[in-house]
Amino acid sequence: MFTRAIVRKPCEAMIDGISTAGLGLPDYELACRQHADYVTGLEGCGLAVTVLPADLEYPDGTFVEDTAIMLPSGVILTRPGAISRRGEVERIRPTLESLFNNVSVIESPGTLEGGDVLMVGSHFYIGISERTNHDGAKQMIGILEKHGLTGTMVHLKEMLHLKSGVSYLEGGNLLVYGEFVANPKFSKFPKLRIDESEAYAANSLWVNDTVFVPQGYPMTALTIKSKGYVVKLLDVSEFQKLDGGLSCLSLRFSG
Ligand code: CIR
Repeated sequence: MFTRAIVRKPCEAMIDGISTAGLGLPDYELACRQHADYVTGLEGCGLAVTVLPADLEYPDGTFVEDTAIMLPSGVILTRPGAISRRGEVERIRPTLESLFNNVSVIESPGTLEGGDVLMVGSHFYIGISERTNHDGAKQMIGILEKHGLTGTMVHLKEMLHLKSGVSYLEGGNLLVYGEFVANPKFSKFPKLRIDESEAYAANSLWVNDTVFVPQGYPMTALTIKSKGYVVKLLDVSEFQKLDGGLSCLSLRFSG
């Protein structure tokens, strides 16, 4: 169960964020409202949420998930593969250092983004993508082992991040889309397959037995409900325009 989360408000410069979605520019005011609803959603699941201020220097800074990996007994500061995002890590560092004694860092030439990290109990799947390289993943596995945890690499073919196409719902179910459906790395999991027309919903987010699902993906919502989870729909259209999903908007942990 999670007890805490960290988020960062979107900034007006978000219109300059990295995007391949082809959905147009985000509307900042609407993004702020959607972000506030997201925070309320986390609070409704019992989490105490630290809301960091908007940071105009980093258009993608609201996607805090990419800057750190939360472990049961520490945190790893990442080194984003997107060069324009690298400075985001220093901006969140003081907050994380105030919460954890055990802080590790990914060093050059390694790159790692949190969107490529899927935690399943004490095991971490690390996507090797355009943003996360082999060196970064290897460093992360070394750090995990010092914490008594394990990690394995999963090579991505098409997707931005591992969690663009796979989400783990506590209780054992894996939401999967596209290239991950048949990936042998995930063969042991019961899978909930996401229809192609609802690909974006593959990034849904388990938060203490509620699953946040992006609004507008009814088949996915029904599939998740049928497995006994409470579903909370959240409109994150303005973040989708920047290739961001529900998980990207927070760091979740217990502590
Ligand atoms: C980026 O391309 O880095 C941002 N526009 C979106 C980051 C999404 N983060 C995530 O999936 N964890």
